Amino acid sequence: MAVAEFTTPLDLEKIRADFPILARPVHGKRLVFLDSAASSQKPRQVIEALVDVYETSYANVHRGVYYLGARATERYEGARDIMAGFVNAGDRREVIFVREATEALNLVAYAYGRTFVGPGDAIVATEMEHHSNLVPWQFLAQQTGATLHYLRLTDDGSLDPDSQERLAAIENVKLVAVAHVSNSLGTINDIPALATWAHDRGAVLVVDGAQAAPHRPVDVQALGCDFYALSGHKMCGPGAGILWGRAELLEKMPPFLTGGEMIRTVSLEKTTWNDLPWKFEAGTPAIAESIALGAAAQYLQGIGMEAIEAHEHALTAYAYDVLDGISAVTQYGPKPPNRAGILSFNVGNVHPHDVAQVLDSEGIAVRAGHHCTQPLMRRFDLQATTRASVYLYNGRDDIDALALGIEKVKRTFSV
Ligand code: C6P
Repeated sequence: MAVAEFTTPLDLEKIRADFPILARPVHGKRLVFLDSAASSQKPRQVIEALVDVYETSYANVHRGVYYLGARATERYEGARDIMAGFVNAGDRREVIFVREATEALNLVAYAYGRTFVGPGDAIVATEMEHHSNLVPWQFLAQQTGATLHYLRLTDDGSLDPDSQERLAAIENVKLVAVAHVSNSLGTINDIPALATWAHDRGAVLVVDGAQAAPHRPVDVQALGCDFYALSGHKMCGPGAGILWGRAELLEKMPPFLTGGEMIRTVSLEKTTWNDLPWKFEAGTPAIAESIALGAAAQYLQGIGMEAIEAHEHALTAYAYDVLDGISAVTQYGPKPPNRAGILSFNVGNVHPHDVAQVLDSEGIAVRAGHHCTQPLMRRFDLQATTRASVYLYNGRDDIDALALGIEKVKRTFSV
């Protein structure tokens, strides 16, 4: 079988030199890091930004009138501007710093959901969701008396148009929640079409962008969604993420967490809320992490999100063909080109944990398990898969190492 040719617009050697961890051997072998979907590695530029904040500009934000307080605030708000540009927000007030996508999605479930979803209403999610974009809606439905419906999947792991048709008759849909890219299958969902579908029903569309924003250009205005969640730690940044939301919706929503910073006035009887975005940033935020998230976005933009996407696209096509050529390997999810850089597979009947352990002995890091998508695993009658996920620092050599590692798995377990 012919294997897709791999060419890349990226200068891989230069990029790899930015990531100090890639130079550290694992078990005496070159590190082959294929688990960026769980969390990405960090370039020197981001590590240095984090250190620089603590060495030159650290204090609490929006409080101190002294030099360092003002400097920290300026850099923190500067990072918001960078993140607004990164997702092409129309207004910087629409960018809320959070810990990660999980917090962003819970913010929407609590602040929007508990206000605008009620008994007899419907919520629609999909069978492919990560638990972070499923459990909050289940819980919301339980708490409000709404009903949760699911868009089902075809056998190749795409959203099933028939199930969308069937759900079209449901009334009172208030909220639709969907992943931009599936973390288990690499499926890329058509967000503009889903936004139209949701809006035609009078619902808002919440997009879980955890597996998309690090890997492709994101333009929330062009996507047409209402909320977009992302995690910084998956896009070369530290532990901070953002929720983007339409200003008119954020204005209507009550706060999520309450306390310091999110208030305008407090008396013993009553509190009024701060303006956007600070209404949703209670307490001291992750200051240095948010600033370094801005540095991560600038690092990725410097390389070019289109180029990163093209690189991963080509590498995924190559990897899919290489895995396809190994007997006893079963792959899950759509065939390239309709998939992102996530490769889920099994090797005969070998448990994915055993696969991952043998691969680890060769310095290859992959994830094994249900990937926080238990309903999706059930849909495909699986307990678990092995998952290799690629990023801007991976190349053909990593995929070739993976293929050799899988051959070792087959030898070890006599597959
Ligand atoms: N998926 C994975 O290995 P947090 O943990 O909040 O940064 O991200 C949650 C999350 C939400 N949506 C999707 C699509 C995700 O993939 C994740 C995180 C990791 O697949 C860790 S479980």
